[in-house]
Amino acid sequence: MIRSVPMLAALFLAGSFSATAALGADSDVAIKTFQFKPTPIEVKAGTRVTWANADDITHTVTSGTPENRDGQFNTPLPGKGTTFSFTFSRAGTYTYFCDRHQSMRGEIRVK
Ligand SMILES: [Cu+2]
Repeated sequence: MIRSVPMLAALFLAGSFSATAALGADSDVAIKTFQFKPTPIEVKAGTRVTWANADDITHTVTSGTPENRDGQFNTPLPGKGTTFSFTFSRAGTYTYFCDRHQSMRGEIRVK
């Protein structure tokens, strides 16, 4: 009886871990006070990342760097509550920035 308790706990942990992994295909980045938060983030291939603007002004989510745009996405978020989502299907390191405030930079590391 006593020995079964840790076993049940282990089964429970294993079960909740797989449930989390199955739901793990989304990740969020906030855009707040001229910053992408959090950054960098690490996600699994296939993760859909959603940026949500929490500022009252327009920011953009633009792939690459101002010096080297890669053309994957370039989306304006015109004010508070606007969002943009992009699914990263391949492993790699992806940089992005705001085209209106080019010191705003972020990075997604896809494993
Ligand atoms: Cu901006």
